[in-house]
Amino acid sequence: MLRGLAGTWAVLGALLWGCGLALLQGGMLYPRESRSRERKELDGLWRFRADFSQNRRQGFEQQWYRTPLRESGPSLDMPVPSSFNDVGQDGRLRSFVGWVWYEREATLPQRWTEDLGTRVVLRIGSAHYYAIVWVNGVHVAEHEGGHLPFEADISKLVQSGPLSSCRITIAINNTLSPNTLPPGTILYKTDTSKYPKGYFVQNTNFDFFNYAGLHRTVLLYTTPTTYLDDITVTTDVDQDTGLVNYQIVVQGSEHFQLEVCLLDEEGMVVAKGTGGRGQLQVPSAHLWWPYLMHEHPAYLYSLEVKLTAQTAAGFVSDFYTLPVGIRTVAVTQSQFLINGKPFYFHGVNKHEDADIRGKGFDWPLLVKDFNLLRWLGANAFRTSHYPYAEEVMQLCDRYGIVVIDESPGVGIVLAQSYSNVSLQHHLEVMEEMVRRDKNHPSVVMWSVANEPASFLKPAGYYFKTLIAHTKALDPSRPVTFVTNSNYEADLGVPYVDVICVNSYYSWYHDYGHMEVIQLQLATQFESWYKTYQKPIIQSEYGAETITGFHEDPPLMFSEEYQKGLLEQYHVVLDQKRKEYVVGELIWNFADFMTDQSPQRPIGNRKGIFTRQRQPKSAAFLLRERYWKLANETKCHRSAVKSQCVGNSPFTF
Ligand code: GCB
Repeated sequence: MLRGLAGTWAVLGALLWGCGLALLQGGMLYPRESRSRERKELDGLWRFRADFSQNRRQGFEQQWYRTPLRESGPSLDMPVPSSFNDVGQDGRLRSFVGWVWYEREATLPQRWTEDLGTRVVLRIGSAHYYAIVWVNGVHVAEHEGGHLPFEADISKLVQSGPLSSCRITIAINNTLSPNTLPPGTILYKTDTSKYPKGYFVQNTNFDFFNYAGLHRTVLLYTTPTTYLDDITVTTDVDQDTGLVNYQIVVQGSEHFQLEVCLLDEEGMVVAKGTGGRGQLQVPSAHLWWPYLMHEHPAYLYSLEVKLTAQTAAGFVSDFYTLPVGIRTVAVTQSQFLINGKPFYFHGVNKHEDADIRGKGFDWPLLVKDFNLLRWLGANAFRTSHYPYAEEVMQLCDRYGIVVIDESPGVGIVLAQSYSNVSLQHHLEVMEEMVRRDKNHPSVVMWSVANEPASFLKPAGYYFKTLIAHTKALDPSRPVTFVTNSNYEADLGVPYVDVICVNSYYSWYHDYGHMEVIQLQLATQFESWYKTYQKPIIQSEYGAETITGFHEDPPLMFSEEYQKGLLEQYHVVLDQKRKEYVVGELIWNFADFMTDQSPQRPIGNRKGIFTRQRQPKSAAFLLRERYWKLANETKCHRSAVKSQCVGNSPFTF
């Protein structure tokens, strides 16, 4: 019965995928080098200026993009990728709200500027929040929203004369309004006895610092002018045969041929196809399994795509290789299935956050985080509360870390943030997000929001529309949002596939009374399940802990209290996971920066690791638990055992 359901889901997903695609305009393939593609990263030092003028518009009034920034006034050195907030010594920059200006020159290889058969693309991985881009003073792109990439074809500009370099200017505004994602409000303080004239502050309804700047790599890459614009892959399994459905979009010509070739990890060709759409069959396929669920988790094939097109200049080819994991995802009334087997999420919620760089992408930090996740025995995380860097998703594919991919829909609590303007933007953000992350086997579910005021009247229509749209974009994955509303009042949960609930018993209420946790948590689960008969994930729980604070008997903020609180949750989770609870994600992986408030002693301290990634006592508790949970994964018990030798101190 369960298997039947799962199968139906997967087949339906594959069939409907084509319809979803039509909604997406253009591709957003990760810029990989290939025989036909080059890339040039523009990371390093950029020139930078914050516009401190009263209306923050001096940069536009004086057209700072028209000439090099050094000619219109003083500038600072600013590292990219990085948030601009924490790298300086000027307190005004840390909390700056408004337009900042980035600029750098890029030296271009001669072929890029002379070969008219080459397409040169400028790609910005993440500019938070609103960005306008000029190349040599010419407007080339505008984009709303951090966390997701955008591009501009700048071929014509760089191929218009004898150029060896180009000047890239990016203006970024971090102001949040009720219609942005995440939303925020600008509050003008007009009492002149208390505040200077024109004084304003940015208010938000989310609990992390609104870091801003160029957070991810900015780069130039090339393709031929007839090129592979997008590739979409979905997978299914029939007995032991893996099915890889592919769909390819080409731009630049209508006369082309496509060849696809699937290679295994040894580089052996296992299937071939032709044309823009088709299905590859892989006998005795190696499935993509989550970490600790199989002795060879995260098996990745490579889909090599070759485009050959006839153009006026002759034949051109474009090559792109996409990693492919063959796996299925399905949801029943009480289970989350990966490859038909029950999967229990035991993992974390994260943030992109670290000292100095803020939300800036950083390879050492990323590798450290993945090493910690694997040390912990975590098999999953949620990208709370926005899409993470593409390189993060790639490592999840490679290591088998399962992802609930969340949009920046955090802090939707004002009635205005449920308006049509907001909804329209949210729909577009989901399009951008699905377009970017659809091919990652690690992504098993979309989360459209975190803790919205889903009890407000317009929430029903809003989430119904948003979830239906996301499913239309990608019928192959379940969709959820994360709630902290009362089960009777929540108007969005009827539309989700899996219920994700956050609760902070004995933290935000009944402070210090850990003895009430078990009763309250059991009631929470039972109420939701009785109402909806859908699987449930405890998507957040935790306690604030200042590393090094010790109190026994436990007091709030001590390491003992954090451990004690988690243990109380675990008692109930251990009962309910035998029924319909399918996961637990601790809040949070690491301490992180927030706005200043009396409740936040230099940020949120609910990490089980410090912001510098050192373990608190709770990390060891969770490590023991997660490895034991992994060991209980019945289907591959012996496999897990062999995987764990040398990694885990726990016996099996
Ligand atoms: C939550 C939020 C998260 C906060 C956390 C907390 O429910 O989803 O963003 O950081 O609580 O620590 O209060």
